[in-house]
Amino acid sequence: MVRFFVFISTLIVLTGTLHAQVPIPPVPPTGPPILLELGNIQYNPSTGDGTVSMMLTSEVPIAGFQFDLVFDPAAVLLVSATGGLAEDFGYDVGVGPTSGTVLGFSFTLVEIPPTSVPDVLTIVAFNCSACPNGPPELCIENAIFSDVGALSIPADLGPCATASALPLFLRGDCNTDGSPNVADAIFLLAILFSGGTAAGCVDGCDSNDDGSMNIADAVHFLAFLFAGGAPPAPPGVQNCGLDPTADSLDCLTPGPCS
Ligand SMILES: [Ca+2]
Ligand SMILES: [Ca+2]
Repeated sequence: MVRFFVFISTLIVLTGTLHAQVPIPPVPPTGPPILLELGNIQYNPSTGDGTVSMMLTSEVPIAGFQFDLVFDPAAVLLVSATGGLAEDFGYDVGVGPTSGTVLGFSFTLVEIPPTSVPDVLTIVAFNCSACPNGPPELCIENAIFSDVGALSIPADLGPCATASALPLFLRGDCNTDGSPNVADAIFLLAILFSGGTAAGCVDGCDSNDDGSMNIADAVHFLAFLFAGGAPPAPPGVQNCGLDPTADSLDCLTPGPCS
């Protein structure tokens, strides 16, 4: 009997030891496979026009989406939704001007592939001519994503945000020193081809205002400086002004115009 108790006691101690030596690996947290967030939000207080980039992160392909943008004040109207992945993949995207609903789908069931880093799903344009107290606040609500089998995919939603007033800048002043000249072309070429310092005001580098900063902007700007070419797109090189074109470029540090 004594042996039996010794055996049982030893077994308990060993079992305890074994448990202590084999830690249970932590279970990684699993969340919804989709995250929809507000990205760059721009607002022109003089016209009431604004844009918001809707940013998508997804572990799965999607075949359709719908969400509401809820504004404070509620007088904001949706104007359009263009660009981004939805346009790249040929989606039909519509907005409800007063409902705040944005709806995107493909008639041919083309899937938008997964994206592990936030990518622009679509850029929603809005207008608030009745926003006397400055830029509106906006939130995402009621997001629904669908796969090709018409099954809904769970999604997390990013936080609400307040639109920021559009910055004033000089088109062509890529290095934001307040003086558009050949140094700006060199600055841009260094960014594009030799790992130069990132531009603080990408809109200023987008000389032709096509919504993309590339070699065409350097050519456009150099042609203006030295070959009688067309001047940089509005607001131009003379006076600080707003970007009249909705695009995904930003101007975080507009330099002397700020
Ligand atoms: Ca400059
Ligand atoms: Ca450009």
